[in-house]
Amino acid sequence: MKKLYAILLALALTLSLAACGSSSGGDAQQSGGNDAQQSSDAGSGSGDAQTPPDSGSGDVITVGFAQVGHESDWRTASTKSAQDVFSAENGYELAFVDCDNDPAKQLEAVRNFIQQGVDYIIIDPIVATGWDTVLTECEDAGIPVIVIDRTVDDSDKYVSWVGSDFKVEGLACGEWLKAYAADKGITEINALVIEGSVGASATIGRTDGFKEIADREGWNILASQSGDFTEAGGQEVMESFCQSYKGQFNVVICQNDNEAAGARTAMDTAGITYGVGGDVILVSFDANKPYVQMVCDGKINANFECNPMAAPTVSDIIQQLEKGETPEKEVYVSEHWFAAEDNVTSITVNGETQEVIHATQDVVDARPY
Ligand code: GYE
Repeated sequence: MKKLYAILLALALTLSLAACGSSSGGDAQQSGGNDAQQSSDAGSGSGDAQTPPDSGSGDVITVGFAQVGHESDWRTASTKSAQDVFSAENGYELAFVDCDNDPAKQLEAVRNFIQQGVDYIIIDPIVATGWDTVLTECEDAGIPVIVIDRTVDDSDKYVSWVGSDFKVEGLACGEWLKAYAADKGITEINALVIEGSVGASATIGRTDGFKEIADREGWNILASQSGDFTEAGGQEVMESFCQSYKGQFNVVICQNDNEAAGARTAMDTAGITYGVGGDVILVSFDANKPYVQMVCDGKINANFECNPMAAPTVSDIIQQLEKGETPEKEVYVSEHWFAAEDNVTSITVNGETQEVIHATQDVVDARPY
């Protein structure tokens, strides 16, 4: 029905007729408690995703995915997860667009999906704002939207969001640093922060979370600058930090793994030691396998996971919608925290205590991505 509606709509647009009408996806978009804090172990890559979706009529389900870009290892894992789950074998046809970190290109991709009359649209929003108009267009076209990973902060016109609590990640990083420094007898923290892409909710949450602890503890954040979530960006920012602050900092916080790799190169070149036994405590986010290996090897002191495997949960949501059910409005993926040493075994964030995993080789080998 949805498909028929979309085809008719596309035809109407082509003929330049006025196109408006009821939204078949409207029900799901209206419902779902905002307070739903359902937790889902999307990282387990559970068998659910392999189950072909029940599309009722046996039709292939078409899904348009407007992906952020290809800036990081995390992004590669996210794309692969979507391509694995939304496969022909699983009853899907995936229209995938790499938006190359360009918000205008992403809006255009979503509008093209509307024109194509896909059954569902998945968006990983490059930036958190500027969404209400295009999401209204999706709603008017009767196409349910599922947001993954980064958040849309200026509109609620989507069925569900699946992702991480980035502020919690930033808070966890701060609480770990506090406990680690206390154990090591480090009394003064002078931190440099390499932020992610400007305007991304992942950047905003991680920055705010860490800053909240830094302010509470009276730490000094010497500088905080975007490295755009890339290795080249991280290296460039760290090179300038090394020139401006050499000898003045003892902590570098990189908001993703690729930036941490770039920061390592810059510090190596500048002759600055980091990691276990080094002069600088190096912290990262994402915890992709090669970078948990760096934790295991003592090159990164701690790494706070951001789980890229949202697609299995999105497939479950689509299956619920196909059956006329109402999915949760917000689904948080589960995440783990890794450290190179075993001196901090757990930390408490927002009243919840979670283990800090000592990154042994066995832990690295068991990483799913
Ligand atoms: O941390 C980074 C990627 O949006 C959470 O984007 C994601 C971030 C991730 O480029 O590596």
